[in-house]
Amino acid sequence: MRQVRTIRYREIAADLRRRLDEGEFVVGRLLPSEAELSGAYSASRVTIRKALEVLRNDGLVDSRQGFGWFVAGEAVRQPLGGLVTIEAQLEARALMLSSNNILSPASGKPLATMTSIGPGSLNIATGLATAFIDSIPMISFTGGPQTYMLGRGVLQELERQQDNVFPHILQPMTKRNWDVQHVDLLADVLPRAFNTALTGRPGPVHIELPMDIQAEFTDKKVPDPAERRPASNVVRPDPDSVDAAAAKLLGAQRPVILAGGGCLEAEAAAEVKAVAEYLDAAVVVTMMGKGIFPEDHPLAAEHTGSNGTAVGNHMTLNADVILAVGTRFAEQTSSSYMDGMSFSIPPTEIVHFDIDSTEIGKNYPTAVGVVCDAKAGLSDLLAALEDRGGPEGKSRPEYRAEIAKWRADWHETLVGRWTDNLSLSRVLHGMRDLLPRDAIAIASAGHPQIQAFQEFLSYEPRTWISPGGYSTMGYTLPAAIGAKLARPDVPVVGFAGDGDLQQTIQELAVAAETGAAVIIACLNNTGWLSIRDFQRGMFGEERGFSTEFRQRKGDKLMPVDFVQVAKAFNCEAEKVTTPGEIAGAVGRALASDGPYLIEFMLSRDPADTEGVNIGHWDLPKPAYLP
Ligand SMILES: Cc1ncc(C[n+]2csc(CCOP(=O)(O)OP(=O)(O)O)c2C)c(N)n1
Ligand SMILES: [Mg+2]
Repeated sequence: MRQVRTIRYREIAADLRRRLDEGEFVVGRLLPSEAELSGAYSASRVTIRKALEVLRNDGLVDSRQGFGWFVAGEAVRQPLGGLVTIEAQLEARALMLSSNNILSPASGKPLATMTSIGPGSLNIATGLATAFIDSIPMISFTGGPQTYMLGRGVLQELERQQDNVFPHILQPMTKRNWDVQHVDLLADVLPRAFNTALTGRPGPVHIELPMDIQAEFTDKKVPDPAERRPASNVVRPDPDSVDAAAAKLLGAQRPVILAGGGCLEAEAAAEVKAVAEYLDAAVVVTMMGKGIFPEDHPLAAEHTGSNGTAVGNHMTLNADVILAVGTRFAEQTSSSYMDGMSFSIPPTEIVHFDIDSTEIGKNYPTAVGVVCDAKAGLSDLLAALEDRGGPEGKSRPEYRAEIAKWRADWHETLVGRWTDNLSLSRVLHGMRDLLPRDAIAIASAGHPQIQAFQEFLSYEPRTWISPGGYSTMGYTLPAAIGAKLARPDVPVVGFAGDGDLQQTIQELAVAAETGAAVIIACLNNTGWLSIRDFQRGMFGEERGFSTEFRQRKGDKLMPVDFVQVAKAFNCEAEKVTTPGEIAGAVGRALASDGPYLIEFMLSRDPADTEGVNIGHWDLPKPAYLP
């Protein structure tokens, strides 16, 4: 009989833990006390603690256990007290818990997830893809079929076209993946995996551990990680290119800085501000970059593109030089690349700083392309600007006044649409007024994502979390739980559409179990109304289809009662039906020490549901429609 020796796996876990202690893994603080944990992770759940083992003090996000991972789980469970695990109900959401940039703060330190073989691990694909597109570092461990039965079709093995095809399924959504077929290889694979996730443009990696490998025994030591990767992730730019960039920017009359997620990843908020103030340049932030620059700064010009605002689109369209930093000119940022909508390139010239050379010149011609990380690039740029232009910097009072005017007009446009009805816009403004500056806001998709991006101002780095590249419904609730566990000191609000929330509603159980005092602003408009509104707007007023929650018989609207649902999951909850009730409900939610759902019964009138579209989104229309 095959002998299963879990003890050596424990060594590997301990090694991972040591590396965590050395600061290699950071997941943010998790809140439950040790006592709460030992209560929470009793009998049936205790297996999931492995995740916590690895990321111990700072936490690891994990999903539900399955037989494909239970050997590893068993190995790390007993001796590791005080660990914190999060047990997502659906594995995909575990990834989303970790796929936000709150949980992987400064210098791109990764999170780990551990899931079973087969469907449990397939569920992580959505989360991995979300993280991959948005360049979020992460390590995903999955269980796999025993090496000695590969291809037989063991329970939950997909093998008809290729023996255990699973690692290949995840390939397009990871920077790299490994299928560890011998336990000794783990010692090589782990440092390589962390190196890959952490360096250059960060992203998720995947390590599959067959069940027998989890149970195996190895004497190989995992090498010191410091010997297996660069000393830092700083990528200093070529000085000549920086000088050329400085010359170009000093000649600009209408400079704009377009700051993307790469600026957050590199912790470059101070550098963005310093360069902006030196040049007196407008700062436009992307969906992934929001928060890097305070949106009440006189140079803040909000957002451009199809989800952008009037001021952002005006400034980028009329810029003579744009300094784009850590951005890939995503479709939403660029109004589907329609010339003359958000950008006009040329005549506008682009100076592009990015850590990934393949992003430079990908979507637009680049006057000066510089490979660097955002922080090193901007600090070198500032020095080059001062060398060429002196210490003073530029002063453009008229330019600032133009930004202020466009911003004020845009604000007027938004609030000018208000009626007595409860609209998403009213909720966003109402909550912004009531929450502190450092409150964290999260939104996933649809109207909540677009309108919160436009209307809920962010002032500090990592206070806005949204899956910019994948716009993944179902992200809000788990990401909010993850953010609150990482930052228990600040209020966290998830703006979740009723459609969004129903994709991960079961994670309310996790909110209640962990006690994460998140505020879930459930935006109940009884349907996927962003899609309905596009159908109405593009195809015709009566052409909404398959986007409202209705009873088939009688075609009656069928709203979900989220207050009841939340209560059933042991969360506090209340309904709000008028704008006048917002403040009271938010006050009670802020005072609560556990998860609190506010169900906002939004008006369904298109005048209230539709946001203000400034840019362009290329959505094809049937040829038979006018
Ligand atoms: C996982 C996933 N499925 C589908 C979509 C496409 N989609 C984008 S927004 C949306 C509707 C969102 O509905 P809801 O969360 O209720 O917000 P609303 O627009 O109604 O305010 C859909 C289906 C998506 N982005 N993600
Ligand atoms: Mg909805």
